[in-house]
Amino acid sequence: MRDLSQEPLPALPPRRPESHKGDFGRAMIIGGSRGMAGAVAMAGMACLRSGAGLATLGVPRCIGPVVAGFCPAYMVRELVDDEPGTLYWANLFDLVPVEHNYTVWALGPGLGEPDATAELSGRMNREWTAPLVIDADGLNGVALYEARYASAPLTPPGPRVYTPHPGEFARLAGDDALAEQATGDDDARVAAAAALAARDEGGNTVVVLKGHRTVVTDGARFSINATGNPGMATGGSGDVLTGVITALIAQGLSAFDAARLGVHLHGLAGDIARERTGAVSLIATDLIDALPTAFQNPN
Ligand code: NPW
Ligand code: AMP
Ligand code: MG
Repeated sequence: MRDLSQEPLPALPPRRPESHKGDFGRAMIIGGSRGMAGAVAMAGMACLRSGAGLATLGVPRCIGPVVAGFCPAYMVRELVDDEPGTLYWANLFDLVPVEHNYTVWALGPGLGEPDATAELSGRMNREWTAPLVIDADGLNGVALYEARYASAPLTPPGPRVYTPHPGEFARLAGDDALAEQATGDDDARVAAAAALAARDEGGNTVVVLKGHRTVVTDGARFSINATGNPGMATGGSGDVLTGVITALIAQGLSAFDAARLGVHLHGLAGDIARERTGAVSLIATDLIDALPTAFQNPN
């Protein structure tokens, strides 16, 4: 496998003077549930701070106004919800007609109750032709769907980025040996992440195995990230990363390049935030506040 860790980072295309918001992509982020409105809101704010032209958050109706109140710059699309405040899998049929209205989709931050959303996550993963970033409960849903229902080969028809932390990785792997590798040394983590990426027989899936020295791989190439710090071990850090990677895909980067640059910038924002707050007091919204500085000096 090719190691790109020391290679120059990908860059965003320059913004032409005459450009307009449509040039920077439309992102749709599905997530949130009762009690976890903040996760999807932080993903949305990070997505806009990372340059997406337009961001829409698809959330259960019960939290629509709450999510809208966090930030005036993104849009909110309320989706049908059931009693506990999670999305029915049947919402897939609400989403299919608008799939191509968006340049890129993200699924998972704060989505909650993977049992109730596994069908949504599993089928979007298998059926969506648009690029799709899957995180958090979206990954837990994919893990359940693949374990319960899937017998056909996994060949998603569009680019995918999975962003598991080691706990989510273990659920996805469904294999104790692979899950154990994912918490090992760099070589073991690269091998574990590449093995998960390789389950996609079409080679469309990039795995971002998060933590100290996050690994990014598509099974043929890998890169190990050097930015970031333990101040980022705080609720919502990963939700911010989802927004960053989604925005970079919206602006035209490939899934692999978006994941590699996004992980670098997210860690850099963490390092900038730590200078401001110290590691102990750092919270995930500090990462969003530090993104502008990271984007201005990405190296
Ligand atoms: P342990 O017990 O800590 O050792 P879950 P989650 C294990 C939303 N959020 N990093 C860990 O082991 C997310 O978006 C909402 C992390 C434990 O068993 C999700 O939708 C917020 N975990 C939902 O909450 C802010 C590791 O994995 C399990 C690990 C649940 O996400 C917070 C934890 O994973 C949050 O982002 C590692 N390196 N290694 C909001 N403000 O709305 C092992 N684990 O159960 O999926 O919980 O990550 O909090
Ligand atoms: P999540 O667990 O989904 O909230 O994701 C946590 C995010 O914070 C990931 O992007 C991790 O890479 C990052 N992070 C957490 N702990 C550390 C650490 N000790 N060093 C560097 N990055 C970290
Ligand atoms: Mg997370």
